[in-house]
Amino acid sequence: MRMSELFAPTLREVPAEAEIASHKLLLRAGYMRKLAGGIYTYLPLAIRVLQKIEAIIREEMDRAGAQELLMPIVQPRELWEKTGRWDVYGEEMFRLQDRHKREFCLGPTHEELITSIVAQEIRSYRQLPVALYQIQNKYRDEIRPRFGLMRAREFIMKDAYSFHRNEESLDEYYRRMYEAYARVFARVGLSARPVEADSGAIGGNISHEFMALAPSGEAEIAYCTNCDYAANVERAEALPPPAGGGSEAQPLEAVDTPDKHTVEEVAAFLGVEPQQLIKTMLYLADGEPIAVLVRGDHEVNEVKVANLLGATNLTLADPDTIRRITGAPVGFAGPIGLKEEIPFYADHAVMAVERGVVGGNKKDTHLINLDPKRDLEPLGVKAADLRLVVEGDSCPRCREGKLQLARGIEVGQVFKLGTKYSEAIGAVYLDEEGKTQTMVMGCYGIGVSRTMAAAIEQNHDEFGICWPVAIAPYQVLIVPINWQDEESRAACEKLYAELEARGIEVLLDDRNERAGVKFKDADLIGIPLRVTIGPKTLAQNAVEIKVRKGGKMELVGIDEAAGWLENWLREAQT
Ligand code: 9G3
Repeated sequence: MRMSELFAPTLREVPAEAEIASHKLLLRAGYMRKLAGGIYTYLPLAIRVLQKIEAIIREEMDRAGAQELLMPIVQPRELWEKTGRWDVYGEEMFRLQDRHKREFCLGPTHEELITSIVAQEIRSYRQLPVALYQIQNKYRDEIRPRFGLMRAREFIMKDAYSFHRNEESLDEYYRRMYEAYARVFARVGLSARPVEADSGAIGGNISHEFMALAPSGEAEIAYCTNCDYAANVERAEALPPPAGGGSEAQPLEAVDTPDKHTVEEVAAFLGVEPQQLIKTMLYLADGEPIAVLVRGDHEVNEVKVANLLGATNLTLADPDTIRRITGAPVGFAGPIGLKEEIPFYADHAVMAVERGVVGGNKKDTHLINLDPKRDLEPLGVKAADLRLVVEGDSCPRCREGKLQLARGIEVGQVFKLGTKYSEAIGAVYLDEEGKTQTMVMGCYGIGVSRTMAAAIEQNHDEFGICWPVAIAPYQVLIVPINWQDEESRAACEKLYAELEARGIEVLLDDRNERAGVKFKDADLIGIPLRVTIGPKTLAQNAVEIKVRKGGKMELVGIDEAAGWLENWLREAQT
């Protein structure tokens, strides 16, 4: 391909809304253009990258025994009503009507659809297990689409679904998919690792997310310094602290704490540690008020609370509810002396606090010397793991290591679904005895467009993209210092033809631009190998080869250049 023909409109500046590297670079380097919030056109360079990522995914899905199909994007409301999810996902679901006013959605995912297809066509245990996948656009009306392809409203996903006779068949297939995912990301050139994840509203109980580690990642993961435990912070377990010294309990006492609001202010004023403070957070769990207690230096993990309560909707109580329940202004909630009986939940660490300090349910008032055993147990408090882990927590798996936190981009997720969807849709099979059994399911997603963005997040520098070789849109970029120079042009055309003959994907910058502009564009679009040809190099009967990632330069004889490049590319992909 010649740069004078390539449709890749580069930009000098990008819109201020582009905050992270992949968003800026995909726009600046002419890979994509925004149509609307979270909706993009992939230009020719981006399509070449996406097709390489998809090719790797297809190879690994096929190797894992899954079969590719393609399902409709437009899905009828009735299907989603069978699983009750038409109403669960409110604004996030793109909905539309056809000319007869029948209601549809644009597929955000395909559990309902694939299960209805399998339910119609599979009847016997002999036909199981079966795994099916597609690579298709998905639609989710994110409240705040941002970070370019990282959180888009239309995006490309590979979604796979497997159907089994029983749990052990699912367990075996889950492991195969898990390993296939590790191979996909390794082959793409992404540094990604699996972490235990919360399976959330999707149901089922086991799930792993594949996280591409990157500071710009929206997800937060906790990993152990000593063993291979790693989990999304939403799920990472916090161990109960070792039992306290059991010092003599003192009587509860109300103290004046004028104008002291934060944990630090109250602790400093009372001359106690923040760990002695206990925060009382009031929530509405599916509309019902509850109190969750965590230590002053911890935060509530709302996913853990929602899972414990089986609540679909968990939100912090509004100020009016807080005033009504505590009889005080916001910020003084405490467990003692509430105006209404509400359920109490306390994180394990709260139950080990000695001489605790809590809100006094009265303006500028706190209670000191709270003894959890004496003062909380009579309230029927339920102790559980309800907090977010913090750096330095003991590893819940090996107990020796400490937890570290890191940010990650969720590029894949594998779920054990159980029978949630097959039950609702009626995907059943006859077993050997002719008995009707419900199929057991797994589902497995990879964010294809998000993977392209994650690859840039992990492989860029101040000058532009440094594509991993396996997914670069082209492998070699030939840059003549001066396209007008006859000798240079001839040498470029010769090398271009040699590389094409060897099946190497080559771009030739035949534009009448200054060398500096060509070099800047070369660094920006990120082709792994740049070959510079000019009078100086030709005088030595050589070309200058620059490896984009790391910047290594090599002068290579012009007759050896094609072979050198072919070898380098072969080694880079083993
Ligand atoms: C919806 C909407 C948004 C959604 C879902 C449904 C996320 C939804 C979870 C999944 C689970 C797996 C198959 C591939 C791997 C992920 N956001 N999820 O189900 F209606 Cl609007 O999509 N699906």
